[in-house]
Amino acid sequence: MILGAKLKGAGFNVRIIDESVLGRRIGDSDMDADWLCLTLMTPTAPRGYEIADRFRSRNPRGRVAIGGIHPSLLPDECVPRADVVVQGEAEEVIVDLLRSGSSEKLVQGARLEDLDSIPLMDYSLLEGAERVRFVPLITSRGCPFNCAFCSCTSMFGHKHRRQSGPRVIEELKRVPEGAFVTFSDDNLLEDRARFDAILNFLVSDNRRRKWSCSARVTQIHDESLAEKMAAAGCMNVTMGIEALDSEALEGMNKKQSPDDIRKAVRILRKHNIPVTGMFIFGWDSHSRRVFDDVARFCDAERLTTFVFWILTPLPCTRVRNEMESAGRILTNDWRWYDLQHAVFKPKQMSQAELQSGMLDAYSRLAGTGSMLSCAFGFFSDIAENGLSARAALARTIGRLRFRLGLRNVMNQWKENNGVFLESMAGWS
Ligand code: B12
Ligand code: SF4
Repeated sequence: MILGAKLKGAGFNVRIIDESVLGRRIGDSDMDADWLCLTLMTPTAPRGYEIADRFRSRNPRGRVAIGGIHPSLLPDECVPRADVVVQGEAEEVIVDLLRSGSSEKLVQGARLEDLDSIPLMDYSLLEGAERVRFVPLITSRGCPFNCAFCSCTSMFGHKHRRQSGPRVIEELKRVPEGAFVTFSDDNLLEDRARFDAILNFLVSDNRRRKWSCSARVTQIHDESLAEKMAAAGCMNVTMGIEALDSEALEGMNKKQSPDDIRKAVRILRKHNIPVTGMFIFGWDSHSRRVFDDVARFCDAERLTTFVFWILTPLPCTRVRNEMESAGRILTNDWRWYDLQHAVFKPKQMSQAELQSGMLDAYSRLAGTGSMLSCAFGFFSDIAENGLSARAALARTIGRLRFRLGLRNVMNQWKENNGVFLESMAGWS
């Protein structure tokens, strides 16, 4: 979106298409363009290469540029697939590149220091934007932490660079009426004064915007902050809980303890802010017990929603380096690097147990026991957290709905993953 807006500002005719927004595959009718600019994440790289090949065969005079986190981490893989690859952030190079081309196949981007210089979002460029009810806003880059599984810092660095409070507020004002804002920053709350300014705007704004964000567990320990977030219309906080055991948390360098996690969840619950817990299965300390432990935690702590990932050795992470030197990586087929598939040998269980354990944890949370626990949660929300009956009912319905929806998710996973399960059988 950012690069599209820059190019439009420079006079290019831009169309942004995203298969997940279009709800269909990109096809020949989309290929009538001088330049195909592809953004690739690791798991979408194989599909991107297919699209690039199709574009070239349909459109021999067209040119292909590739950028995004995957080419930035593994440029050499992408160079043969494109006319030009940009490694890193591309705001400062994209216009010249498309105007004049490049004699080099690999162009270095540059970390953007002034994030206020980014053009305001132009939703009209995105085909199907009217169907998007969730608008992701990313107001900062870089993160001072150094978690072993995360590829964001290799891409954006450790220095936290951010848009100013007034700039974020300007962006918020442009979000289409009725859309739900999802702050997707890696570390939105790093600058507390800036976040306070954003909250002050949201509290006083007549439109009463609804929004959600991610936060580190320890950032939520300030109760007055949670109170203010609730008053400002925060409808959900996603927290990287990652694991519930100290060994895994320390090994991944997450800089949070199991007690920190419980404290943050309880503070948010007290202020009636639903929590999405993100968990990663497959750390060396994880035996088959972990699936039960996590499912029990989700019920006991009355998490509204939760997302289970499988530890994935993404390029340029410490996890990958360590697994590579130990010969534990089973495939480099990037399609399966979507955090939903077991692509390495776990230490205390088999790869198949890790894969099915994740699904079992979902199954357990979609089962009758978990439904009953949600129903009882209604009373605990009133008694422990002082919620009104109405608020507690809304929370309970939210939890039940999510758990019912899990059944579809699991069925879909099983339907869509025949190929993976077949491939997995052939790995040793
Ligand atoms: C918002 C977001 C999403 C959104 C929207 C994604 C989208 N289409 O933009 C949603 C929720 C859909 C999503 C889904 C997923 N995501 Co995501 N997502 C992000 C997030 C938080 C922000 C992305 C972003 O806008 N960054 C800011 C912009 C400025 O950076 P950028 O996109 O890299 O773009 C810059 C450069 O790369 C370059 N550039 C980008 N494109 C191009 C193209 C050309 C031609 C050129 C020249 C340059 C160029 O210039 C840009 C400006 O400087 C990132 C984390 C992060 N910090 O980036 C994770 C991240 C990209 N996601 C990740 C993952 C794993 C996923 C999922 C697989 C997870 C899952 N299982 O659901 C899915 C994949 C979905 C799919 N099939 O497409 C990983 C990718 C890791 C990797 N090595 O690939 C990240 C890095 C998160 C992480 N913690 O590791 N994601
Ligand atoms: S996982 Fe989150 S806190 Fe850890 S380095 Fe990545 S962005 Fe920072």
